[in-house]
Amino acid sequence: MRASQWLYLVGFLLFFLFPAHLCETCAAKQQASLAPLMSTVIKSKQPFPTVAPRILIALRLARQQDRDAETTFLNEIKQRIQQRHETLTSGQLALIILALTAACQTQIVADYNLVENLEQKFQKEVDNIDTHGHPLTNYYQVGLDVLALCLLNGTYSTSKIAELFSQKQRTYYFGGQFSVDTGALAVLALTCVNRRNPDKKNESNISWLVKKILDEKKTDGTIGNIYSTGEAMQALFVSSEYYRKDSWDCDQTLQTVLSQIPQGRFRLPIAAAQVLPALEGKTYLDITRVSCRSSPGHLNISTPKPVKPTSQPKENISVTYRVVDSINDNINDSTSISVPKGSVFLKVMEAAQAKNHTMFRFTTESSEWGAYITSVGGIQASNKNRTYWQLLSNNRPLSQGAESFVVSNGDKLEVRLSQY
Ligand code: B12
Repeated sequence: MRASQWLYLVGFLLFFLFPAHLCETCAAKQQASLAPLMSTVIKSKQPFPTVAPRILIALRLARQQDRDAETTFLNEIKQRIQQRHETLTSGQLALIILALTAACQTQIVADYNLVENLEQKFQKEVDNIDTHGHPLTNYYQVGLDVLALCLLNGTYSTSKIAELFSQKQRTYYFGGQFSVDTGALAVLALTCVNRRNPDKKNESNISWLVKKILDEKKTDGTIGNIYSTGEAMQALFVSSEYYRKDSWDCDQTLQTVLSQIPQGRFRLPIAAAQVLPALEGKTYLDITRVSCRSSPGHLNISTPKPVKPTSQPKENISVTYRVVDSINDNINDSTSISVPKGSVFLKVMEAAQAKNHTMFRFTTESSEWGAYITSVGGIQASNKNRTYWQLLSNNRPLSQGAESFVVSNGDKLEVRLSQY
């Protein structure tokens, strides 16, 4: 057998032994499977500062374009920067810059000095890390800042970035759990920085992060939870030289995410917008590569109407609920609460509040992910002290907020004042 024939044979064998070799990126083959997500984002009317930028990015990275929808979300972003871009957090501004770039509006970025503005906000994050040991916001947003500054040729120090994203527990963990979203954003940002200016420390950080992300892979292919999987996929798309091809089956992850769409897992526009780029086989590093040639396009998405549940008298379920202040070691007794089947966590909190106002009163703030619990029993969580009310069921942190998580009979529910 000639050498070339041997090579052919070896290649053929590798192909079948390691099918994941083929899959540096993988994308949903049928556009129709993404139609419910496209429809969710296009119809979104949420006014929060990160929703329009996330949606515009998702629309611009999609294979099928909808110019009308792009214009709507672009106008919303323009209005926001005209009104009050000084009040935005660093990550919110970074997302706006990324969205304007994806929509070929770099002139607006220049006219409003958005990159310079982001450089200043980023510097404040760095100063806060240097003096207090943590950013003003969080490392997810610092990752967004670096990504936007890198893609738009802003000023930053490569060695400082290697230091910021080094392999430290407190950078990537919330409540003892590795934050896949934060790690994935860091991989995207560091990959951009490293492609411009290779640096051994940054490479070692990427390698460590990729391993951590792969360690969070579940048997069904989900990485972290279903809401971090899209961003984890993006991170793995751009870092294939850091892992063995047989250590991640991209197609399995893709199929699992696709199978969750009809279950309504991405009902919130922000959730749909965050997962869409990965399902299109794209990453946030593609934002500067989007074609700026204008072509007319309007998506005619027809999604099946949701089946209205027939109204039957609802049976009640019973759960227990308690409030724990893990910072001051204060634990309340659990109380038993009865709510209609299908109720969300917030409904249980309302029922508990009606039962004992002093102990269970609570306040919320609305955000793109629904209601964010800000205080319970008169104790306020504080960004300054890095405390938050963590939500748990059967001692496990929830992967959804109080307004989305549907409770089950017998659940032991808890809100726990925790540190992040
Ligand atoms: C940092 C972060 C946090 C921080 C936020 C505080 C801070 N000042 O940084 C802390 C650790 C407190 C936190 C808490 C929670 N989080 Co969180 N968080 C994130 C993360 C990694 C980044 C958010 C961010 O900065 N985005 C970028 C900026 C520019 O956008 P922003 O709109 O200004 O961000 C604000 C909101 O996102 C808000 N926020 C953060 N998490 C959550 C969760 C809910 C339910 C709500 C309503 C708001 C909210 O805080 C951000 C900063 O002010 C995202 C990951 C992601 N992919 O989005 C998860 C994420 C949004 N969080 C999530 C969850 C589930 C929670 C918790 C419910 C976890 C728990 N079991 O308790 C709690 C909220 C409980 C409550 N009190 O209501 C999920 C939401 C999924 C979903 N379908 O609802 C995400 C997507 C992570 C994931 N993959 O599971 N979170």
